Amino acid sequence: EAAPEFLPNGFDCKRKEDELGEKRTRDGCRSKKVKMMMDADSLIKKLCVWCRQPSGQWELGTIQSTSGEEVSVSLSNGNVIKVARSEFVPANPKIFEGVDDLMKLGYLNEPSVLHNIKLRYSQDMIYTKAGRVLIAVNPFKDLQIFGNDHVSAYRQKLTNSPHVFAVAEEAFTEMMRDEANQSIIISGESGSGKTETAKIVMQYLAALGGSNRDIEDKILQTNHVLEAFGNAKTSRNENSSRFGKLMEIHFSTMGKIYGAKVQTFLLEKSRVVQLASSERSYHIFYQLCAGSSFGLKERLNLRAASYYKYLNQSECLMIDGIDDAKKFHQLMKALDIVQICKEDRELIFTVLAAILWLGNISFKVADSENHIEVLDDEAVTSAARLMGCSTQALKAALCNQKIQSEKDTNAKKLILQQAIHTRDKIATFMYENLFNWIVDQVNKSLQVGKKHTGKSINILDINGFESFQKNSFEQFCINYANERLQQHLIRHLFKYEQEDYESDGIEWTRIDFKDNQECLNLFEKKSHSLLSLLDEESNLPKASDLTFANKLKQHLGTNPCFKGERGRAFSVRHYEGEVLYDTNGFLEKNRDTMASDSIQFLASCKCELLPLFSKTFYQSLKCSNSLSTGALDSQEQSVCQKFKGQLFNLMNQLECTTPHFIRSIRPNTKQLPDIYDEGLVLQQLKCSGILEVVRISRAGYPTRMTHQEFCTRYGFLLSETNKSQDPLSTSTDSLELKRKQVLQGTVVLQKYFRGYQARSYFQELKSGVATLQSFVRGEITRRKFG
Ligand code: AD9
Ligand code: MG
Repeated sequence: EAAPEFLPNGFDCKRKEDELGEKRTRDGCRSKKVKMMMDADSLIKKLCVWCRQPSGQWELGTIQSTSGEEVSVSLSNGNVIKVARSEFVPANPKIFEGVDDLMKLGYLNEPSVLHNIKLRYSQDMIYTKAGRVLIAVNPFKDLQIFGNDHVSAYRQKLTNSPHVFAVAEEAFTEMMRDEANQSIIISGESGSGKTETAKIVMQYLAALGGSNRDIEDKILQTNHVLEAFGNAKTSRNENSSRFGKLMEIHFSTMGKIYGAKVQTFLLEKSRVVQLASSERSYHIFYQLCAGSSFGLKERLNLRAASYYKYLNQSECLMIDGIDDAKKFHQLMKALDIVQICKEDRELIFTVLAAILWLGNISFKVADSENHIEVLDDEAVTSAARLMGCSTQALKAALCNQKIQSEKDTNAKKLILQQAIHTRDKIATFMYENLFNWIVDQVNKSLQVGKKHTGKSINILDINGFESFQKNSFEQFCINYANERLQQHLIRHLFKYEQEDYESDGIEWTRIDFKDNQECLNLFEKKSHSLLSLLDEESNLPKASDLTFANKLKQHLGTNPCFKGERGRAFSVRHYEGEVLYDTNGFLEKNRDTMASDSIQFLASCKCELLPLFSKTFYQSLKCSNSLSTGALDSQEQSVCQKFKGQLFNLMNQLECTTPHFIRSIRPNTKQLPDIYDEGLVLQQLKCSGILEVVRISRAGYPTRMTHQEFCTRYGFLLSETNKSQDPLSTSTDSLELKRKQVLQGTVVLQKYFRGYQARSYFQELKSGVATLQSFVRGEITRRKFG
């Protein structure tokens, strides 16, 4: 019976009939009572529904009566309200409360999903499956669910409740079974728990792939090192990753870890010299100031963090509950484990202290043309001593710029703004190169000799989507990377899956999903995109942030994902929401040129790492006398061009793996436990398309294989005679027979592979070899000729 008009979308009469418990009499006829119940009016009465409140919140209630387009609903707080038909959806009966997979929900709608996750969260069950995706809600407290006993339980398959360990276990099992590389892709906005989740994955893999404690320890300690140098307190997350990372863990053919490799992406280096209020620079600076030994402090002439301008400008030096000195001691142990020797550690700390002292160097005006000179004080002598150059050389590097003419070289004096710019460029250059150098050292210690023969599991944790009041080039790049990643998710969760069904001729009703392709095109189309226009403008010597903003408005004004704003600003409609960008500094940050003077100066320093950094720089062919022209040379790559290339390679690498998805959710903006902000969670669920993922998973098939894989895995079920008829080896059958087989194959395929029947399929797999033989035969034929 069709549902009466006024029933809410998705209301299922049959289900309601079953719920009412009176099903059918033994001879299959409806009992009188049920017949009565089937009267639509009685069905809708007593129906539990979620009503949308004017505030946008959903309230649970029971329908009391109906009249035309409206119904009266009695809410759980006792109030009775009138609600329009479009403003309520059916609620799930009690037996569906808190299901561990959203696919199991009877009614799949927004409030039911929200309620389910909220209920689980209130009982400290932070993980819920949504078809192929694991939803992880950040608990902001220690839940004691990551111990060795939990590892063993998942390893021995004693439990199948959703957990990061279950995802890691699945990836490992599939890697071993299919001999295919795997990836675990963790997405979510800043502060949602990606980095913690990535560490939990690594912990599990290290525990199960271990015969070699040495390498496991190194992998786990790598996180400490990277976080000290690449994480910082932001207004959204006290331990925010300011770089992206892909950790590859390599396993031997026997499933033992024998090495790992970490790739990092786009460190936010401007943080070294410039901080927003209430944010901090990289943890390492505070840790070094708080935790270094007396001897080290003496050697580096180190003061408290509050003494350094690069650190004290934001008036935020401490993080509640974090002991920087203790963290420093942990870091020293971690550096030891990843085999960064004592001498190298001393070099690292020397560079860090030099950066801090550089920031304290100040200038005074020296002549009527506003040219400046460096103030003679402790800052300049300390910085010069640590860098291994004379005070004179450092002063010259900061105050002068060499102008090369045909005959000779002259020094041009700089004004205040130029000198500060040069000083900050040198500091950020040193930090960025130090970070990359440390990553190189860590990688050397992780790649333990042997050649890569087995398979790998890749764990991706990039810095999450960000939207502050003021958003700059850094957020522009981070959010672009998140759009790229979202497209990867969409392809795997929506596009490929549906295209497969359609091309295989399987009956399928298309499920709509929010595609971010248009926004991605806005960023990266060959011409007239955000990135191409940014590069174009970066190549023009006279261009400014304002001309760039105007150019965007002129060329992109009609793009639905773009909005021109007043002055230098513009907005982008990202999949996570609209973000307002201020183009101030975009061109300069995108060009990211270093004056050749500065590079030559660093090459002449005695602190060993500095000449090494300038050598690396020369090798990357990025030297230009940019201070004079302000534009990029033709052979130079802009930051966004390089980043786009890196992302492209990353996505190619991920495409060659079997993906596993984890979506982390930030339940509140306060970073506190036990607070569940429904609006905030809903917005994240909507952006990630979780509801659509569940719909597709529910309607779709859990297992998909290529024809070749299928034959290899199940071909043994065919008898020898049948085998010779395997269409892979012979194709003499008549077309008519093949067609029959195709039909038969499709039917069996649908029967066995349909959605949530996977478990019963596997049970039958064990017992019903005969049925399976026909299934295999049908399937092989169908794939070959269908
Ligand atoms: V960002 O994009 O790097 O700014 P993430 O990586 O998504 O962000 P992160 O993993 O750093 O977030 O988590 C933020 C904080 O949430 C952590 O510092 C922890 O205090 C807290 N957290 C996250 N996951 C867990 C967990 N499983 N158990 C306990 C957690 N606390
Ligand atoms: Mg992070």
